[in-house]
Amino acid sequence: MKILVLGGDGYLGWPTACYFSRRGHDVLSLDNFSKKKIENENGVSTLLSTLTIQEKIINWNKNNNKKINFETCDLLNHRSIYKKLEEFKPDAIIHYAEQPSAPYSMKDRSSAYFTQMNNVMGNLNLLFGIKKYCPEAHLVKLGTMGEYGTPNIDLEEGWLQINHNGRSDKLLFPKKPGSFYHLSKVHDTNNIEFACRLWNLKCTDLNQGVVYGCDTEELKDYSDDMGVSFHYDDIFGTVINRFISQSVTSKKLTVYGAGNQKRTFLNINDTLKCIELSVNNPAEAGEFRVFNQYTETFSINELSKIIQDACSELGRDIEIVNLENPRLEDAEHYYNPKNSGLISLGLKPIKFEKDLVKSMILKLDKYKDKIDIKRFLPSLKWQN
Ligand code: USQ
Repeated sequence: MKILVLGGDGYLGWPTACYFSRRGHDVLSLDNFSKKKIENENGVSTLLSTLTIQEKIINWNKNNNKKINFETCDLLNHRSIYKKLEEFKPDAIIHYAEQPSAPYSMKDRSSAYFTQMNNVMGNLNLLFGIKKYCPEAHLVKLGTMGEYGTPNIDLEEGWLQINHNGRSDKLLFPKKPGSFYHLSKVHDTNNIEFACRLWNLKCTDLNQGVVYGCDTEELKDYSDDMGVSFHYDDIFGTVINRFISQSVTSKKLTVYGAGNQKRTFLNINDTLKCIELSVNNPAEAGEFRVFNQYTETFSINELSKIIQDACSELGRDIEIVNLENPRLEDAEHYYNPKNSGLISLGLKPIKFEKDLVKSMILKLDKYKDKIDIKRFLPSLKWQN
């Protein structure tokens, strides 16, 4: 297949390009380097994956039959993405090309504006481009579980059958997101669903949980500077990757609030499997299909305890600290999301357990001195 990866320089984009190249597909990878710009402006950087994307691809292409092609492209420049779609004619488009940080989106007006402009308008340009140049292509779009928030009802996969005043209809699941970033994905959802109805496009929207991991099967035989873009900081570091980095440096695990908020999680290798399952089992023309892409649910307290116990088994005493929650989140809530779609397609989840935690800690131990512990405390508050 011809696979177009958008956001090819990111935490998921680079491993995805490698995953599909290794399996014999033609991969074109695009990125506008907006995440690199935000990294530079905020003084944060990835711990692994320190080579440039161009250097990584040269190394990859030396050792693999199916070459990855990389080009710079900004989805906000519609002519640029139109040209790539017209020339490459992808069968599947894997769309990660969005500003991914909730804290960054809450920093100030211009960060919120950039997040929604980049994400929502970039996605809109892409939809018009698909309609014009490759309406048969299957769009696999990364949404987020955070679109739903934590309502007091079961979370279905994207849609909800509603009975109201004696009539019934199947409608998009109501959303109650908790940041301008998560809101940008809600707006994308609405635009894509409409485009599927309007132009008969096919899309799978993957509402993904919090991804963790510092390695993928395809990259594990390469040096770490070729690896995944691993962040532990308060802007791009997600909670498990942060807690592991805090453990490596013998710092306290920073639980926000009382730690009873629950979230969904998945290993980065499972992300790749989910993407492959979606690509291999495309949506129908006109279909807006939604999968909840996660494998496990934990409260932040449960997570911190698993990591603390794993550290004890390594002979390290790690403390947990409860910080005032910088975010707007329900401290106590009902949470029962469904995820049967990808499981029924064959996903076999990797479990987040102590041995996996230990392997992450042992891998990152050698970078202990490179971790900037000043970036463990949250610097951005939602209600400033
Ligand atoms: N948290 C802590 N301590 C920390 C960092 C986070 O307790 O040091 C808590 C937060 O309060 C929150 C949870 O961990 O309840 C998750 O936070 P996160 O920073 O790991 O994830 P989040 O900001 O929600 O966003 C991340 C990715 C985003 C993706 C989303 C999936 O950055 O791109 O869409 O996870 S989800 O959360 O399911 O919406």
